[in-house]
Amino acid sequence: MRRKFIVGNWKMNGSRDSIHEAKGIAEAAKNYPSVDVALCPPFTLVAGFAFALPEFSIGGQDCHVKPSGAFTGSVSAAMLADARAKLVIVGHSERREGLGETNDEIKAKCEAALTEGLRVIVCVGEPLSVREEGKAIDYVLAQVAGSLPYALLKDPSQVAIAYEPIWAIGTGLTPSSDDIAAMHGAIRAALGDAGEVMAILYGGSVNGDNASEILHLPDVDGALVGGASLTADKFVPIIAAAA
Ligand code: G2H
Repeated sequence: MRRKFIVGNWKMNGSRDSIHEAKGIAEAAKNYPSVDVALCPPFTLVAGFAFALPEFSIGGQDCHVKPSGAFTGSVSAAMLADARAKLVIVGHSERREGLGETNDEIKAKCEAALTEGLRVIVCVGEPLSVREEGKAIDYVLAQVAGSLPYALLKDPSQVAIAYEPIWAIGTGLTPSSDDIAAMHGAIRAALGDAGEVMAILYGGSVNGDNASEILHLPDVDGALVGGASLTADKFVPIIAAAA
């Protein structure tokens, strides 16, 4: 039985003062015990939030493939685990597109995260041109096949897929319910037995108004939420919609 999983991705937003929002979200999340809730703030806030909220799940937004070494500016999965992170996002389109990350790199990051005992959220999603060509499902299934380390899927429940169509990210646009359900169903089918326990999240302009419809679509196990996760007043209704 898959649990609903609602994850906030704060991207490059937040400061130490934002602990008030994180505490509000963590406190409210206790009212929805059927939903797993997590927040992924910037690296600078991970340890502070995780130590302040030991019962709550805090995660990173990326990790390096190596545990340590001469990689200026990078943070490893081992370091995130040491900071008491419980999860990490890998392969967000803002890193695939903006920083040229490949499926092979994302697969290696996924392996590193699982090795350190972190739950990992692997992001996939098509650009608008691919959607308009009618090739979105093929494109996304190729990303899924290329980004997941099947050899390490001893416990597939530790891996979640986040389907985030690039054209829906931060734009206020969302695919139709039929298109979301079709994509999630195709991903589930492609995952085989592992798909029975792997959560498939939707991401891209999720908010308090559209969450209920999206979260009750077939094969949608939760959401990866950006802008609407930055404050408790916007994020908590999305958690409630999943319950
Ligand atoms: C998609 C999402 C969070 P937003 O990137 O991963 O952001 O909800 O702001 O579209």
